[in-house]
Amino acid sequence: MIWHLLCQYNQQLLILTKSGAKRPYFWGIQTMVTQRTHNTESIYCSLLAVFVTLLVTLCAFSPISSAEDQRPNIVLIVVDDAGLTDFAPYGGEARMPAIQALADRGAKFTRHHSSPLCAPSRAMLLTGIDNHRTGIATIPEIIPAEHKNKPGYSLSLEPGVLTLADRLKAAGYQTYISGKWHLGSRPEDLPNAHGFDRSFALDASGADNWEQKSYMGFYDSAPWFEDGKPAKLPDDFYSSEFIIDRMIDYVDQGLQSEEGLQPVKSLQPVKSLQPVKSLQQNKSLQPEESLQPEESLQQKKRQPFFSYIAFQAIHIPVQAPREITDLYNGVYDQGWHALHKQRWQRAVQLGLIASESAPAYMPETTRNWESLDNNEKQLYARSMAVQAAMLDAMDRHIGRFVDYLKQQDELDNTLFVVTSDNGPEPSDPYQWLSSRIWMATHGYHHNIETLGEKGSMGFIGPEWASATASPGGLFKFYASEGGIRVPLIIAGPNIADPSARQQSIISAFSMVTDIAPTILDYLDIPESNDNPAEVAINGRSLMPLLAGSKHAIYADDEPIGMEVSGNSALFKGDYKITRNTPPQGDNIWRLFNLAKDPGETLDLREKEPRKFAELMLDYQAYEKEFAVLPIPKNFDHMEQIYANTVRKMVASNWTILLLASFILIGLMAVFINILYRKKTT
Ligand SMILES: [Ca+2]
Repeated sequence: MIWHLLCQYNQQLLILTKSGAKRPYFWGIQTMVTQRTHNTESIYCSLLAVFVTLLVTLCAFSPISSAEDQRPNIVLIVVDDAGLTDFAPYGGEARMPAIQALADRGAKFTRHHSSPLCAPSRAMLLTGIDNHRTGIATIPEIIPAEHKNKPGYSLSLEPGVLTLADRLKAAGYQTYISGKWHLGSRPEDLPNAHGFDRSFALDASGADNWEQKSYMGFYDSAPWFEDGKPAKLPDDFYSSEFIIDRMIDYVDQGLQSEEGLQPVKSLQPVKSLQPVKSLQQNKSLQPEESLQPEESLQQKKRQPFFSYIAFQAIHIPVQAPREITDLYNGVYDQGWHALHKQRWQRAVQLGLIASESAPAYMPETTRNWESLDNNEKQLYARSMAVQAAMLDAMDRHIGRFVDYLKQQDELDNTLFVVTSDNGPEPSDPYQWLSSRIWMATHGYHHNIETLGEKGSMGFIGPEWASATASPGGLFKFYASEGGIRVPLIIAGPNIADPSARQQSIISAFSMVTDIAPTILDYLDIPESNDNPAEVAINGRSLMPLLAGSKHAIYADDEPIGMEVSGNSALFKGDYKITRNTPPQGDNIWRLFNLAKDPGETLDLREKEPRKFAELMLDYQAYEKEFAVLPIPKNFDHMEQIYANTVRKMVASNWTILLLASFILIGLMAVFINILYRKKTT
């Protein structure tokens, strides 16, 4: 019987082996077996050989070999709208011990750049591909009609664009997202259609942090989804807390499913701590795919995970628990001019910029802090305190996730990448009457007594945004350094050796598109699977910088372009050309030397016309290569947000508007009729 089964199995090997009859996988054994000698010794030898064959074959066919089982987990954390110096390791005031600990044992990048807006940055972060080739060239809120549905501007991840989750899942990773997605809400756009095994995702530029509620007229609601289906938030929701809770749930269930069937790690002690018992094992959260019997043995092994954590912090509405906000009382009482200078000084002290460089300009519209009355000063200082508290609260929950991984013996085998999608948010929702009306009718208020709490529309406004963007100029929406120069911390096994180098500071230029190829390179996963339909990664691995084998990834004579809705930049060595659109920009290109002038205060166009012309030609080549569409004349993103919001509100409420129009016309007809009768009588 055993003999029969073994022969059968060996026959199956031939079927399974791609080379089939021409070159059987174990043709020598097959020959030995099929000869069926009656010599007992030969039979034992054959049995032994077949047994060895079975073992070898199981290993060969296993998608996750024992060596691969030891691959590290990947935790990619993106903070929303945090500028370079908002992170404590970069000079920020908020208490961030968890992120500080990662920076202390890892690598801190000081010249890392993203795009000026959420969704394009996230598309590039997750794919390693320029935003114009992902389909997410810009965001739905500001796209002009001329760009809608053009290639690269579909605002969905287009065919052939693979996410890190797609790639890591194919390589045997479990893949999870918890937090803001903002890359489309049609079924084919959601994270579960882009490689994520488990997903708890918000498809909007933002939402309330305390309840399931929109934060602006562009959105009817806060569209949260779990595994592709609309999700309802719990009553005790706070965004940073729940985003981490959900991620712990997912990771925990992934780890739980492996328990007891295979040793988790052969090289590590047996776990003494069980997964957190308090986490609910909701049936609806069980993995959807039922494993095939043949795969189950292999799948039960330790499976590393990819965890994408996309916080709402510190996007509008800026909200945080009151008791944490109170810790920052008095910190911002000196006002935005003082903070602007302090952040610049800290940037010098920390080596982020050259000491002889000049601070960036604050916008001309910046009010003199001393001209404000005491009530205004208190309100604005409290607004910044809430923002610091939002970062502080987020870091506490990151710390909770780190502690959880430590409990699971997974911390030492986890790579962390922590970054932000763009610079500080300058919007003041109380600037426009229409926005004020929307907030009043949607239960939002803005008063110092409850700032940051449920129902509060917290924000820092343009003055604090330009202060926190220091040492860069301007802020989110713009291609100036304040809008796109963001923190990047990478920590994990073999990234930096604290005993040898302590905290590793990497001052080489890097782009958001470099993160995905870095993670793939770190895991030794090829960037391409030779599929001609696949859109190629154009970012570059930063591993040579992390390994210390190179001091730069981009040569000094190599141009790197970036564009989102007309806000554009091109970097080349120490130089950069920048163009910003209204309202803060004027559509004029300028040339800067970032090594000497990181605040972009001195336009070198006239002084160095050849360099300016050279970079302009490089930018034209970038536009052509990545099919960047020209921005319409007189484009102003604030006006575009308003126009797109009105269009969307009309489109989603047309039946109500039609009914209201009929009623109005009817009332007018009655009124005219009454007037006519009065006149004739
Ligand atoms: Ca953002």
